[in-house]
Amino acid sequence: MSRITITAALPYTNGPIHIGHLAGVYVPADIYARFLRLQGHDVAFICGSDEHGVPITIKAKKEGVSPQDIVDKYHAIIEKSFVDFGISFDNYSRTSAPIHHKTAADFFKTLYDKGEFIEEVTEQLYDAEANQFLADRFIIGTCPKCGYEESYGDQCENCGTSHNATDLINPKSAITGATPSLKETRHWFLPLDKHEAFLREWILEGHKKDWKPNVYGQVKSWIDDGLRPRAVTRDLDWGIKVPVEGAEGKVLYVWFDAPIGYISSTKEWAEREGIDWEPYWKDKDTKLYHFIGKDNIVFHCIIFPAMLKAEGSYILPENVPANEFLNLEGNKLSTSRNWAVWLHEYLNEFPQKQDVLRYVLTANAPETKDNDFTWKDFQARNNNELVAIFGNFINRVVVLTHKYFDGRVPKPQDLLNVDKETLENVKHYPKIISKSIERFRFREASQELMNLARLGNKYLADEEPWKVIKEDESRVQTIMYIALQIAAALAILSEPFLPFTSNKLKSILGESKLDSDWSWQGITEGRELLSVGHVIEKGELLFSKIENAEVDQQLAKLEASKKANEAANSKVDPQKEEISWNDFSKLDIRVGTILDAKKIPKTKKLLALKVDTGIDVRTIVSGIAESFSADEVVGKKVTVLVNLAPRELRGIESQGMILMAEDEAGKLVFVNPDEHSKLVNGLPIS
Ligand code: B3M
Ligand code: ZN
Repeated sequence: MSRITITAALPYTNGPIHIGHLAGVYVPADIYARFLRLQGHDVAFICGSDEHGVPITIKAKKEGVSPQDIVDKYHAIIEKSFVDFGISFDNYSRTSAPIHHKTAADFFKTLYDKGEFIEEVTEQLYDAEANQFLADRFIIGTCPKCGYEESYGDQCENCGTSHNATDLINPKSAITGATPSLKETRHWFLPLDKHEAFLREWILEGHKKDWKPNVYGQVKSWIDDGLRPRAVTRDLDWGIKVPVEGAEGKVLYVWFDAPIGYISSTKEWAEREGIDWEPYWKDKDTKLYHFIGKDNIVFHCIIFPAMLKAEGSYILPENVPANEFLNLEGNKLSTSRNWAVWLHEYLNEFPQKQDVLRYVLTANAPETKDNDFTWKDFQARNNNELVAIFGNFINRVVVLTHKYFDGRVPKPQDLLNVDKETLENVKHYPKIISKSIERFRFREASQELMNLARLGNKYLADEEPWKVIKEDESRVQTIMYIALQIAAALAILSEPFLPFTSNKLKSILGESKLDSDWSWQGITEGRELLSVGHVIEKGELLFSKIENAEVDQQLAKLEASKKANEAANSKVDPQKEEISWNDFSKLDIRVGTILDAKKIPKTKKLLALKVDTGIDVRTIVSGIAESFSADEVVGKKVTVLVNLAPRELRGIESQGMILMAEDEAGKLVFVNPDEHSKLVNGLPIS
C-alpha cells in the first residue's frame, strides 16, 4: 500500500464550475483517486477555492461588491456543486482561510530567510488615471511569443506562456484602456534561471517517458526558451500580505500562494483527521500527482517545483497529467460570454444524472488534444451506451432473476465452454481497466468498462434464457448465475467512473448483505461475487433516455447566451480621449492593395501581408487570420496607416497597420473607401 497525494487545480472563485473544468481536471482526478482508494492505497485527494488574484478583484469592481463577497458567493456554489457531483475530495479548503495565509506567508518567509529571492526595485507598468500598478489581468497586450493581442500581464491564454507584464507589446490598462507608464516599485523575484539545471535533470531527463507528450513538450519549450526571474509579489491590496520589511501594500502573487493552497488544505484535513500532514508532502515514498488544465502547466511543472526545491523539504510531483481544453458546440468555453454548461445548473436541470455527465466527459475527454462537447453527443452516449447497453443488461438480469427465480441467485448447473470463456473474460477486466487508469487514459478505461457491459449483453442475447426457459430451466439457472456475476463485476468496476450508478447497483444486488470479497482483486481471482441463494432487490432503471426536447432546450439556452453576448458586444465602445486636429493630421492613411498574404506559423490570428501602398510595397503583420484566410485577402483594397512606427511581431517587421471595422456580429470587415474618393497627401477628402 502506498501513500498518494492527489491535488486538483484550485478553481478561481470568480465564477461557477463548468464542463471544461470538469473534463480537464476534476473528473479525471476523481476517477484516479477513487481507483487508488479501491486498490487499498492511502490517498489524500486535495483541493480548495483559489480566492486571490486579479480576476476576483475585477469581478468585484464590476459587481460593485467586495472581493470577499465574490469569493464567499462562488466558494459556496463551487463547493456544493462538487459534493453534489460526487467529486470525492478528502478536503476542499479555501485560500482566504487563515491556515492558508499562515502557511503561504511562512513558506515565503522561509525562502526569504534562505536568500532564495532576488529583491529588486524595477520599473513596472502603472496606470496614472487608475492610480495603480498593472499586473496579471489588469494589463492586456500583445504576447511577445505568439503575437496574441489579448495576452494578460502574467500569462498568454493563446500559447500558455508565462511572462512579466513588462514583456507585453503595446500594453493597455484593462481598467482605463490607457497606455501605462513605467514607475519604480520593489518586488521579490524567484530566480527560475537558477533552477534550470535541476528542472532539466528532473523533468527533461527524468520524466521523458512517463509524462504526457503535451505536458513534456510545453515544459521543454519553456526551459529551452530560457527561464528568467519571476516576480512573486504584487502591488495589490487583495491577497496575502508579504511578510517582510518594506513590503507595505504588497501581496503574494496569486500563483505563488495558490499552489501552497494544496499544502494548507492537506494540513486542514490532517488536523481534522488527527493525523500528521507532513508525510503526504515530505515523505520520499509518497507519490504526488497534480491534476490541472494545460494553461496551468508552467505553474505546476516549473514555478511550484522550483519553490518546493528551494524550500528543500518537500517531495516533487510524480506526474502532472494535464488535459487539453474542452470546447462547447464548436466554440471556446467562456465564463465572460456565458458560453458554458455550468455544473450547478446542470445538476438542477438533469437531477440524478450526475453519472451521465461524468461518463460523457470521460468518454470525450480532451486528453491529448482539445475536444468538443455537443448536446447531441451527450444524448447519443446516454441513450446508445448507458441506457441501451449498461442499463439494458442490468435491467434484464434483475427482471429475469425475479421472473424465473423470485430474485434468488440460482445454482449453476454444468458449465458449457461459452460459460467458462465468459467467466474467464470477466476476470481480465480489472487489469485492463487498471492499466488504462494508471496511464491516465480515462477515455480508454471508460470504454473498457462499457465493453464489460457489452460482454454481458452479448452473453444474454446469445444464450436467450427467455427462450431456453421453456424447455431447460437448469440451463437458465447457469445463464442467470453467470449474468449476475457480470452485473456484480460492473457494480465494482464502475465505481471510479459512475459512483452513483455503482451505489445503486450494489444496493439492487444486495451487496451489503454479502460477506463476499467485492474487490477488483476478487474479480481477477474469479471469486464468486453473488452466492447461490442470495436474494437481490427489484431495483429501478439505472438510466433513462434523454429526449430531443431536452437537447433542444439546452441548445436554445446557448443560443440565447450567444444573442445576449452579441447584443452586449454590439454596444458601440465609448469615444476615446479627444485628440487635436494637429494629432490627426500626423496620420498618413492611404488606400493600398494586398498583393500577397501568408499565415504566420504557430499563431492563430496573424497574417503577413505584402501591401502595395501606392508609395511602396511593404510587409504588414495583421491579426485577421481568424476572420480571413490568406487566399481570401489577396487583391483586396485596404485602408492603411502608413506612417506607424515599424515593430517586430514573431520575428517579422510590420511596417504600418491596416484599418478594419467590425460588423454588428463582431466580425471583422475591410474598410473599403468608395472608389472615387481620392486620398491626397494622406488626408481623406470626400
Ligand atoms: N486558479 C485555475 C485557473 O487557472 C487556477 C488554478 C490554481 S491551482 C494552484 O483557471
Ligand atoms: Zn502567446
